[in-house]
Amino acid sequence: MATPIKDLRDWIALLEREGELVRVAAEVDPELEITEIVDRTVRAGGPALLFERPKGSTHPLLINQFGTERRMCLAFGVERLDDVGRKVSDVLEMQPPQGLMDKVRGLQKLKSIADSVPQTVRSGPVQEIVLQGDDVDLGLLPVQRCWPGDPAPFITLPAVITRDPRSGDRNVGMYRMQVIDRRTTFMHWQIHKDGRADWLATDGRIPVAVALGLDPVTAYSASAPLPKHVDEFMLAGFLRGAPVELVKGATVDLEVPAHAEIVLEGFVDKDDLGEEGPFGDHTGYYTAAEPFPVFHLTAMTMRREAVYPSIVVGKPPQEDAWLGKATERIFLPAIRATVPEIVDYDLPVAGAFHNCCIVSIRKAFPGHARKVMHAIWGLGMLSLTKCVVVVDAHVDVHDYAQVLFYAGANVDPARDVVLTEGPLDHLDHAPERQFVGGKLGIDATAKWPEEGARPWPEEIEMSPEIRELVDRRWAEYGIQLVPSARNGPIDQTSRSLRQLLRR
Ligand SMILES: Cc1cc2nc3c(=O)[nH]c(=O)nc-3n(C[C@H](O)[C@H](O)[C@H](O)COP(=O)(O)O)c2cc1C
Ligand SMILES: [Mn+2]
Repeated sequence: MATPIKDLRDWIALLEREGELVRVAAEVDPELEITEIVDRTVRAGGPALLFERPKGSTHPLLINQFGTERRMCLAFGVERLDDVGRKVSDVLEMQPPQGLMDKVRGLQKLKSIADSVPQTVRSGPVQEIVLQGDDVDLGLLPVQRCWPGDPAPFITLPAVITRDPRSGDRNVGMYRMQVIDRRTTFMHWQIHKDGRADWLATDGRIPVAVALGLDPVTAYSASAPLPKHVDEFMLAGFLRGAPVELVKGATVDLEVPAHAEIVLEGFVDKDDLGEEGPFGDHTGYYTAAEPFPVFHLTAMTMRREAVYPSIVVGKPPQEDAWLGKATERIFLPAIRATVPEIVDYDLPVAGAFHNCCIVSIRKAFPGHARKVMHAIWGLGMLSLTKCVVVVDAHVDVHDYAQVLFYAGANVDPARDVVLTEGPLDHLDHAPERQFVGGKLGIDATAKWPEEGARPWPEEIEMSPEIRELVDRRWAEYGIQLVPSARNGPIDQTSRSLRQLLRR
C-alpha cells in the first residue's frame, strides 16, 4: 500500500496531482446551489470539487471526494476495492507462518494490527484556533442546505465521537447534524446505532466530539458498521497503515483527531429532544421530522484556514454510493468468516443498500439458501435488509441481468419465496409501522429433489473446443463487435461497478 494520507490537506494535494480535483473560484451558495452542481458532477463521474468561496463563509468546502471508484481506490491506496477486503481477510485468516517468506508476511500483518491502535499525542493542528463560549459560531462554516424541503443547513460528513459510559469503549459514527443556531444542532443517531446506545446508557449527559475534515480513510471509517465494542479509529489505523493520532479535547473528556480540520465539542443531554428534519435522504425521499436529541457546543477548534467537508445524499446514485461499496468489499471477509458458504454479495446502489442484498453461495444441503437468508437477517446492519436474493456460486452477483435471469428461471414463487418479518431501517417509509416489517427472501439457486424439484435441467453452455476454435478464427470472420450501449444512470453505475468488482 502507498504511504498513508496524513490529513485532508494531504488528500486534497493527492487529488490535485492525480487530476481528480477542480477548484471552483466563483462564489457559490451552500444553500441549494452546491447540491445541484454536485448532483450533475457525481452523475457524470466528475471530479472532487473544492469550492473556494462558498457564499457567507471564509472556509472552503470540499465535496465529491469519494464520488468515483478511482478516487475511492486512491483513498485506500489500492488498485481495486477488493484489495482492501483482502487486507482484512489476511488478518482474519492468519495462520502460524511456515517458511521465512511467510514469517516476513506475518510480520507485515502484525504491523498492520499494531498500526490500528490510535496514538495519543500532546498537541495537534486541530487546536490552532480554539473558540469557546460566545465565540462558538456554526455560522462561520459553509454548512449546506441540501434540498428545497430541508428546513435548515445540515452537517453531512461528521465523525461523531462518544464513549460508552459503562465500558469506556470509544465509538465513531457518521450521523447528520441539523443546525439549530450558532451553538446547537440536532444529533441524528438512529435507533440501531452505537452513538445512540452510548447516549441511552448515560444517566444525564454525554460528552460528544465531532471531527470534520479528516483523511479519507478515517472519514470513511465513521460510516463503517462495526460491532459496538470495536473502535472505528482502529479500523481506520489498520486500513491506513498508520495509527490515527489523537489529542485531548479542549473542553470535553474525549480524544479527537489531531489532524482534523475542525472539531466541534459539546454534550447531549438525556431528555433534551426536538423535532429534527425533514431531510432529503439517501432513500430518495424526505425523511419525516421526528424527535432527536440536541447537541450543545462548548467549543469549536480549527486549523488555520480550515477546509469544511460535505456530502450530498439523495436519490441514488450519489457520492455515498462509493462509501457503501467500500463497506460491501471491506466486510466481505468478515461475513465469510461467519457464513463461509457465502462466495460473494452485492448491495445494489439503486436499492439504497439496505433494500436489497444479492448473495451467492456454495450450496451443500437442502434448504441452504434459506439458512443463508436468515444469517443475513441476523448479521449486524445487514439484518435490516428487506429483500435477499440467493444464487448459486457460479452466478456473478454484480451482474444484475444474470441475477434476474436466475431469479426468473430458477424460482417457483409458490415454493422458493420466503416472507417473514423483522427490523427495518429507521428511515424506511414503506412499512405500516416504523422500524419493523416484512422481509422477502428469493431462493434463486438450482433446486434439489429434496427441495421438491423435478429433475433439474442442464444449463446451456457452448463446448470449450468450439469456443477456442471461434476465438482462434475470429479475425477471419471480419465481424466487428462493439459492446451494446444501454443507457440510464443506474445501468451505468451497475456496469461500472461490475467492471470494478469482476475478479
Ligand atoms: C453520508 C452518510 C450519512 C449518514 N447519516 C446518518 C445519520 O444521519 N444517522 C445515522 O444513524 N446513520 C447515518 N449514516 C450511517 C451510519 O454512519 C452508519 O450506520 C455507521 O455504521 C454508524 O456508526 P455506528 O455503527 O458506530 O453507530 C450515514 C452514513 C453516511 C455514509
Ligand atoms: Mn460503532
